[in-house]
Amino acid sequence: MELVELLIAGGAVLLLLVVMLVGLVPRMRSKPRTPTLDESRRTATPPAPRTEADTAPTDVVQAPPGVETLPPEVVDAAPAPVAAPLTPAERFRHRLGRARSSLGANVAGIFGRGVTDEAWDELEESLIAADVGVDATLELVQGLRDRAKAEGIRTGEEALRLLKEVLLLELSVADRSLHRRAEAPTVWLVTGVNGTGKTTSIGKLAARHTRQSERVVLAAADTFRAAAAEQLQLWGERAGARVVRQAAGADPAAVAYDGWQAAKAADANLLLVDTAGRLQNKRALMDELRKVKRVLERDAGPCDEVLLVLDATTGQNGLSQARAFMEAVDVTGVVLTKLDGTARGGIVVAIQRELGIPVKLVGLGEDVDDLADFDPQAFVDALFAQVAQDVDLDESLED
Ligand SMILES: Nc1nc2c(ncn2[C@@H]2O[C@H](COP(=O)(O)OP(=O)(O)OP(=O)(O)O)[C@@H](O)[C@H]2O)c(=O)[nH]1
Ligand SMILES: [Mg+2]
Repeated sequence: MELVELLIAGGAVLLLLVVMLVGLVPRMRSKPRTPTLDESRRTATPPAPRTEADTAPTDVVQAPPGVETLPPEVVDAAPAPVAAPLTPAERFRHRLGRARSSLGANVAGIFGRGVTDEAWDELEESLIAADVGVDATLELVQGLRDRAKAEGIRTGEEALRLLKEVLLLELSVADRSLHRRAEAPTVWLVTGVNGTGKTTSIGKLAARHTRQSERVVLAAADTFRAAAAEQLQLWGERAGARVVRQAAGADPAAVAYDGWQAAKAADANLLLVDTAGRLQNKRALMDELRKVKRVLERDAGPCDEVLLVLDATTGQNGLSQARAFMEAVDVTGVVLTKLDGTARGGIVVAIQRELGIPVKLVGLGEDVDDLADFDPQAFVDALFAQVAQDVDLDESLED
């Protein structure tokens, strides 16, 4: 009996051992393997950035539980690829592309379906929607239709080429340069309605010129708000330009005059005069602007540029602003800001065509480098840059 009990007990122990062994094998198999140095690097290396906006630090790759992680310096050892800086033309296209210009995108689509009556009608609608203006659009499209007929244009590709050619012609004016003086400091007076980007554009311009080793003075002739002079002061510090200011409520013409005296005394190359935003239909405010210009010019001579800053997103309203400012202070050029944030780039054509004022500069963002000379060729190219390419750039920004 005892022998039988002993045998049963032995069998049970043996069975237990077998069960334990069988259970252990799969667990041993599933134990994760420590990654090799190479594999860790591959996981931690960020994808090559396609644009400057993609260069933000990559998220840390979390190892699954149970995986031994390597010391952080190993991850750091893989050098992050450096994005090639964008050329000005690429930057231009990129910024306009981000806005998904309705003009370029729609027109490419319309002519993609051939040159038909419907296509011409759709083109009209697209140009009007893109702020080219009704009269200008009707004239443009009629001219295009006549030329297309005369030149026997049949394919969408040819029609698109013709449209680009006509737009480029529209935008070609004799002089788009920012005028300078050979001797005394050059004077640029900056005007416009509220919030269009006057102070920001002055800051960007100041930085551009101090970078070229010029001495720049900024006059804070926006004495309407205390914060306005502070804002200009910050830009001045950033750009390395001297700022002339007075207490809030001071006479703006007196500040402009002080700015001129300071610029002359410092033998500066450039004086930029900031003014308060004002609605074009407020007579007293427009008179005040006239006075700023008159007082400044009494001593400084004619302003080399009177720049009107227009916000591209306000569309056709920009035209009535421009008319009033032209009438008051003889605007010599337009700075079209926030072109990065609108799909209505056609306003450039409208300004040029209806007012005959050249767009000299464009604002493409809020950073110091987001100001570009207006280049009609780059602009038209950017508007009609391949839609797919724009979308690709957009997506890369959202990644
Ligand atoms: N996206 C974009 N924002 C811009 C651009 N230019 C200016 N801004 C922004 O527009 C806002 C108004 O800019 P300001 O320079 O203060 O405008 P302002 O005309 O001086 O305004 P007031 O002095 O109040 O009349 C700010 O938030 C700027 O950062 C541009 O080109 N693109
Ligand atoms: Mg301002």
